[in-house]
Amino acid sequence: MTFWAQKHRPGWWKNAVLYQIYPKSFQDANGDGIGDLPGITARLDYLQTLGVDALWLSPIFASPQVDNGYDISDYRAVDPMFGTLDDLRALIRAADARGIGIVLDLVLNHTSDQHRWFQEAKKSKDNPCHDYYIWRDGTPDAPPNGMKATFGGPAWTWVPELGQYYFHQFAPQQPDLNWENPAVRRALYDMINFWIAEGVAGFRLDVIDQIAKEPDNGITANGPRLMEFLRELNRETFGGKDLVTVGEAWGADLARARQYSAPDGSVFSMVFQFEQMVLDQDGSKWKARPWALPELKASIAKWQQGLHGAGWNSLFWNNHDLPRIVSRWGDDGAHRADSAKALAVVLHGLQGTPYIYQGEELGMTNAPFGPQDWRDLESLNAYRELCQTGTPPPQALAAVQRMARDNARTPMQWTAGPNAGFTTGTPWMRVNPNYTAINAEAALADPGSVFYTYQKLIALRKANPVFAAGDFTLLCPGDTQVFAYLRRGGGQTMLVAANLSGRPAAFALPADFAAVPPALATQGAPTPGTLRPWEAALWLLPGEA
Ligand code: TEU
Ligand code: CA
Repeated sequence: MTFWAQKHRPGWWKNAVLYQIYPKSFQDANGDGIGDLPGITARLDYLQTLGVDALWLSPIFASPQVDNGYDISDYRAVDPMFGTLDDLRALIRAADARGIGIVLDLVLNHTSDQHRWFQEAKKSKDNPCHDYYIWRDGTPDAPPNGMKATFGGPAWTWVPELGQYYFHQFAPQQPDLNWENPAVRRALYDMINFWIAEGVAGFRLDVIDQIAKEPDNGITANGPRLMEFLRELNRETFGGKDLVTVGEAWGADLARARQYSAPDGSVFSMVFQFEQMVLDQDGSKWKARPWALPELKASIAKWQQGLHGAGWNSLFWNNHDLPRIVSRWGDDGAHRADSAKALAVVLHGLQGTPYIYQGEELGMTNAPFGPQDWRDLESLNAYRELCQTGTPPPQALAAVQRMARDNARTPMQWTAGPNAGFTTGTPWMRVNPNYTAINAEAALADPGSVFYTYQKLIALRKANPVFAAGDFTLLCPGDTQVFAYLRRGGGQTMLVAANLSGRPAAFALPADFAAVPPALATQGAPTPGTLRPWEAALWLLPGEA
């Protein structure tokens, strides 16, 4: 059976679990120290053992790698560092044979400044590609406004030959595309249809709510034509083809998310929204904000209830932009594995499509690195700016270490051998030194490992309709240790309870569940009335009591 025969039917992604791969750090097959497509193909058996249904690959297209591939210079070419188009075709075929789809990462908001379009655009104001980007006349010392770019510095860069600035929300090497220009939209749609014809299972769409913007008014997302553009994108490409599509929408609120994931399939399958993932940040990711568990529970409850029957949630703790959850909100010390399992149980019991980020299933942690080891321009720029604006270097280091995207980008830890089995060469980025204890080989050999908790959660989702169909009722909303909730639907009732703290917690099991053993328990049979530190369990009952 294959992905397209076995799983590919309308709404398949509502019962699916997706796995995000950061190709540069997953598996190197040719010894150059950089992860590649043949390396992913070589690890498909591992991913099939885990039980995932599709793999989201961070960009593998031609790129100068200023932003590790999120700066694309040719949308239709596989970057030689990752391999060839034939390597990608081989991966798609080999994954399909295992019932796994391949999801590509589309960066439609901007290109690399090395893209042919931009190289043409900056030649002259009347070049046919000039208006593929956003230009403003000006003088060298007076940008159109004071907008700042996400990675630091101004969002406008001066081109003396043209006497103009161009707009970039990210690095200067990532000029924003002008979606107001129908030629841009047409060229992007044609490219997407090229990849659909190659047999991909879907797309992740980078900062997709930022394609409609008003730079003159400081508006960088959710511009007035956004829904018009997104519905046209759907109609002209993946609409009606049962592909999974997930838009990254940092600016999404519940109302917008309902539009993006409308059950009529007019836009996307779902979006990544980040409300629950910024609770520990005070405006800037480099400034910590104290928070408590009831805030997280309230946010998740809002999104669960807000999209139930009206849209679809994506479920994630991790991705290539976020620090590793076990270090961020778990315990990467004595209770590392237990806290990783508890966080997994809480997430995977929810309604929506879960995403597992590479290494999350091993309980991989943040890395104790500094500027000499970081490879992300965001981290390096932030550290420099913090130091230049008066933050003492030790505090700047701690602030960036806590949230650096590099934490998620250290090589996947496969074995306790050299370079964690990631490469036989010199890795492009240092391996987290804890690979000798935290690696896939050890996890597969340990029935009690985090890996097998993820494998069990994936299997339970596939065997029990309540995961995809059930509603959501939060229990003990004010409890600062326990995250517990009920799901009812699909002819079943499910209870999930987790102690997300390092101290024992009181938890009175509702009577209906006291008579049945848990379907999953991370620390053996729970003791009635209490939950051990970082203990989680999941109960299933027939009927929708
Ligand atoms: O990220 C969107 C984005 O804005 C993030 O960079 C976020 O602001 C930042 O990570 C907060 O720490 C997407 C991609 O996921 C990211 O890797 C790219 O760098 C970015 O877009 C530009 O393409
Ligand atoms: Ca390689």
